[in-house]
Amino acid sequence: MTDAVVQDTGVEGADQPAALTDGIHLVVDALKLNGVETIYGVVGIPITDLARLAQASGIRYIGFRHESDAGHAAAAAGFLTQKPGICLTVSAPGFLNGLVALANATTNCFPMVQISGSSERHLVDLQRGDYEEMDQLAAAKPFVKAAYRVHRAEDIGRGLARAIRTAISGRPGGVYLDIPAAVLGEVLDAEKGAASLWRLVDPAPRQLPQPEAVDRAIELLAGAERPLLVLGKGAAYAQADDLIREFVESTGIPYLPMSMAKGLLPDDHPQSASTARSLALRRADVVMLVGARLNWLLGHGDAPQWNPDAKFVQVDIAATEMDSNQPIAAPLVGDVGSVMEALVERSKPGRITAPAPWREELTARSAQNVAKMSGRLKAAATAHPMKFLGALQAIRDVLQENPGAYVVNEGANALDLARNTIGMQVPRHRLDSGTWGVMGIGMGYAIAAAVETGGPVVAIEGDSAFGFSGMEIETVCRYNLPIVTVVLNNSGVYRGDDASPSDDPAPTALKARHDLMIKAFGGAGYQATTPDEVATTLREALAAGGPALIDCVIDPTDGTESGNIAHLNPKGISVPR
Ligand code: ADP
Ligand code: TZD
Repeated sequence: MTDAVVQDTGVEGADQPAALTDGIHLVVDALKLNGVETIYGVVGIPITDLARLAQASGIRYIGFRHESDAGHAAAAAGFLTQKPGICLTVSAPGFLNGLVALANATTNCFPMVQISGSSERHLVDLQRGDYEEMDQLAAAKPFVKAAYRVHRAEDIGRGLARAIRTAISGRPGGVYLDIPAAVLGEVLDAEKGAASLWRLVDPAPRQLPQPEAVDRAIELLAGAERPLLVLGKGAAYAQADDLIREFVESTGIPYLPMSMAKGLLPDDHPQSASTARSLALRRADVVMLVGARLNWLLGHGDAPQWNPDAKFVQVDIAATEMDSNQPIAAPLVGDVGSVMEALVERSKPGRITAPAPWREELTARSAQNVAKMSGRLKAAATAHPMKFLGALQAIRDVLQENPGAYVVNEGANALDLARNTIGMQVPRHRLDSGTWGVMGIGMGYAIAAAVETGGPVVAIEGDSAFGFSGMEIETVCRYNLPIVTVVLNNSGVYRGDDASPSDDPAPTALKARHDLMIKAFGGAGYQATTPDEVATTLREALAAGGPALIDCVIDPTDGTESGNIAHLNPKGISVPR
């Protein structure tokens, strides 16, 4: 039933007022009907009343300082809940600010819908210079899974139904829904309005693989001498944790988790090959990718990083992902849950067993690598000024006491080193820069994790990375969210010791006391100069359960240019430093 406004239209006489509704009410009703519980956004013309009405109707509205952050929050909400996160933006500039997050969501295969108000079509389309004029539908199209515009209030329900289904069915992604101000303000008969809305039936249907495709994959894996599984964030998204674990453990195949798949099985699982990654890639002869693309993050599957004779099995909901980089010998097109279920069933009883010599080879290499690393970790633990690895070991220890905490992570060194140092015990508890390696997701992802789950969040941020969404620390404080932001502050992008060839600071230089920032908004601010102080303040902040920020003073000479992807920088003639 629509939240109708009863008004006397004068048409039917004073005795029989007709119930009316409008575009704004219909948007809110359609969202509620489809189970939307939270909207992330920034208000202004023409959507302020939409946010007010949503809040009054029981939808939680989280108001941000910048639309990119609201958008990133919606994307993370989509990843965590398998329901499209909703981001609400104003016309033109607000829309464009949000679009970067919508594009990032599409790249990461997270379901999200950006609903944006827009200016008057008859003015925009003739380029007459309207307030915040822009053809937003055309602008959005290249960056999203789909873009739709609603021209009549009676199509709002249809538009939202299309947007929601498109965002979560098949390969999830970002969908843009344009609703011009005139449509939001269009008044219509309440009954007609209510009849125009519907609730989606089975919006993300299961997609089962063909039995022959499953058998083909089983045959390859069963015949492998050195099989390997690679679990990606699509596997984490699928929420098929028990089936994945059953397949891994019943076959004994070693696995590598991509960063956001960490915790699908606990990182200290005996079959994890994380600490023998290079050897695993170089030697595996049959590799099964589960919700992971063979993109740059996996060296495109190319030699010499990979065994040139490796055969690939790929589990993915998008058939077009197959063969994108390497020939896929056994494509398994379907949702991860359905495919893993079929693999578990059809490989019984014990048709696949990873050969012991291969497992032993990886275990031996892991032990060697861990021993090599332990010297570096030990040295970092006592180094002064504090190193990245000194602070990170302290964070690791505190997180081990809090395995239910969500970890958000971005930066270059701050990302690489935290990913390798901090083990995850629980699925979908790590959110990071993802497929684009984008900076700026930090506070949006952290806010969504706290809002959607109620759980504590630790955001581990490079100082440059944090700055992209730093103003949202006010949002964290305003909503009193249990988020502890730990800034690994080495005073620069990558590092803080670049000399400048001019009177200006070097291009990589930064300078900030982030702990003072949060104090301005009423949160707890700490500065930590030793690993002990990092551990003590993090423990205290987590126990307090409110907004906090720990500025960790890191040696400006610690850090590598571009972290572990320095090889992607163009190599021309050398530049003065
Ligand atoms: P990572 O960066 O962790 O390696 P990617 O983002 O590259 O992971 O890959 C995720 C893949 O998972 C995408 O190709 C996407 O189509 C796929 N995917 C997403 N959801 C599902 C699902 N429910 N079932 C199967 N595949 C999925
Ligand atoms: N802008 C955006 C949106 N994304 C990016 N990835 C970059 C710029 C370039 N960039 C990186 O790839 S990492 C990084 C930038 C600016 C910041 C690295 O510095 P940091 O981390 O302080 O966050 P470390 O730990 O000091 O390396």
